Amino acid sequence: MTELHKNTYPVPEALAKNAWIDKAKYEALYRQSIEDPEGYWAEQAKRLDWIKAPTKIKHSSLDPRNVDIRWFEDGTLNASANCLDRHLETRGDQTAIIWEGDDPSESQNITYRELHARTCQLANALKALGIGKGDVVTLYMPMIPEAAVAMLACARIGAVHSVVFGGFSPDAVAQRVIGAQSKLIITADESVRGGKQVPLKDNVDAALTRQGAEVCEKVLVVKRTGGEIDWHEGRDLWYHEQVDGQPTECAAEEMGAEDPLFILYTSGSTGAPKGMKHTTGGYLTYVSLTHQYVFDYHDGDIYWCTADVGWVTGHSYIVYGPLANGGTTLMFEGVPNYPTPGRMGEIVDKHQVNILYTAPTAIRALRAHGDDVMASSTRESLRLLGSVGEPINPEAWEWYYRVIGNSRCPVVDTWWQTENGGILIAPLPGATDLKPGSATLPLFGVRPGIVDNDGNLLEGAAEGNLVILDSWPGIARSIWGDHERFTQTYFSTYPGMYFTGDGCRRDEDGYYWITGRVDDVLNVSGHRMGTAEIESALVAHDAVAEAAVVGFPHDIKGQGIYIYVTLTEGHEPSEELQKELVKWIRTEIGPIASPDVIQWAADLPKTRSGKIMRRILRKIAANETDGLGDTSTLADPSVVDELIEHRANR
Ligand code: 6R9
Repeated sequence: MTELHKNTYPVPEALAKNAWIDKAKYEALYRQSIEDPEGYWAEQAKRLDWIKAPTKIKHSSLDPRNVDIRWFEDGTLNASANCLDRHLETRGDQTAIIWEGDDPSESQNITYRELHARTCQLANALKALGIGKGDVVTLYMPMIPEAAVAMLACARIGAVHSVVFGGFSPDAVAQRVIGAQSKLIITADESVRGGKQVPLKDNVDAALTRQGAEVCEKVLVVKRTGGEIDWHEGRDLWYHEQVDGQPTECAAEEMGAEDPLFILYTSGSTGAPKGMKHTTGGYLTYVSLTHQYVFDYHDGDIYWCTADVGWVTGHSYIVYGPLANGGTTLMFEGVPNYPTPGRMGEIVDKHQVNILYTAPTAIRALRAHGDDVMASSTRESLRLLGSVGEPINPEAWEWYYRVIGNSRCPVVDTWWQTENGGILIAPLPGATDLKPGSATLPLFGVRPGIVDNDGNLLEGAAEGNLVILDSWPGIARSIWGDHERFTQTYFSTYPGMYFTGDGCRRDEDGYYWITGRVDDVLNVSGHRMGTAEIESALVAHDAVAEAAVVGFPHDIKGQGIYIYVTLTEGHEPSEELQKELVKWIRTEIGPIASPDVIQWAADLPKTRSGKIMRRILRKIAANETDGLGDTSTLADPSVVDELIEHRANR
């Protein structure tokens, strides 16, 4: 076992006094939530406005022969009404969304009343276009208020949104449109990030030429930059033309608690990305609870989560959690280091942000500039810091605490996944003493376990694979259109338990330390990617006979992408081909999948049954060639020496 970081940071007393949850409450409520989940969650469901209150609280089978998860199943509600309408009377004039543009001179405050009106107008426009309950709408959008409006408008009429990250390629868009049989895309002419334009509409045009993508009949285009775009008469529609003049009221559809709210695609260790299906009642209850308690959110707080709405963090902690709680949520269009490296701190000062939730990769990138990078801001408004997306190394944690938070603000390291809907393991700022590098303790209703490779549950201090032993309201219910794959992926490795794919240690205080993925999933700058996805993109290229992709430790990104490529006959390694392959991956998947290192490999290490030994490839990529372990099962061990000799990461 590796040495754990030893510093601890006790709960600041002043904070504990005003916090929603202190130590005693955490312990009592946690116990209740595990011993009597029905009672606990029946009470928590009351944080939402139900049209018909649920009487059936929990129905959960994690048995791989019959995975069936339902929460609040006989209740009905509308998510958009819970995020908007119910706040109008008490906080109609309060800011719901602070929008900060890529260009520091652009920002907007949108009140709950305005957000409600804009959402209703779009909801009416969608209905006029024939979109209704159960239809899937794809959103491929910049970080502009219309993205949140579009999510809420879909929810309002019972349509299911499927947000595709604006950095993904046309092929990735097409794959998701086809996978979800989506009839409509909402996009923008261009997005703006770090002073550069990204041609979203062009990408949609390209995506819709792919076979099968003709299922998408209409494209609604927000005019963001006014940049030049092609126009397909009869298919393309300007957002503003459809929305202006629509009534600012639109009745919210009555939805069953288990009706789908959204699909969100995420990468796994095998095959194409999986469309995780999240439903309405349990999801919204769970994100409302976790947003309130983990960030100790109080009325009037200004809260900023720097994620993109294309990821689950944006769904749960920019849009649904904060708005369900009547909060003020900041939405930032740009990148954290533009136009100045200290932009993040400058935004905190400008909008007097109290709670900042960001990713380790952003913190490490700032830290690389030195402490002075924060000199352009005071950040005195901050009260709490959060981290998400990947393990945060203790050095980055300490820097975040000391430099960004002026040694005043607790850091909540929140562990969770797209499949989870909301945060599962994290400190509560008024209750949990902090240990840098540890996500600490489970939230209410969450029962983590650590199993060895044979599935035996380990007690006490232990290291192994992280599983969750019972369902919680926010868990995804299925993979869109493929329940069998859902069962296979999450509930069959350790039958009857939800397998996270993460490795984990539990220390003698019961604190959890996530050690990273134990499967073939990479986490590059907090973005999740399947090695299989990148490999299949590579072998689609003429020159590539075979490819193996592994991660290696990277100072800023957490993990870098290292690719081994075996060429087809007639192709020779060259710098041009290397560039060509990088470009290929960027167009097939998107810039986030750009490889850091490509190594030409005459052959790959394989077992006698033909399986690539990734363990060995990972070691070579990490330059850890002394401890290669057992290579005796390889069909041809000499392949390894050859790869070591030509390793590319020196
Ligand atoms: C929310 C989100 C999930 C994977 C997860 C794990 C890693 C996320 C983490 C963390 C250590 C944290 N991860 N948060 N690892 N500490 N606080 O990121 O979802 O994109 O699905 O990624 O990210 O490996 O399995 P998603």
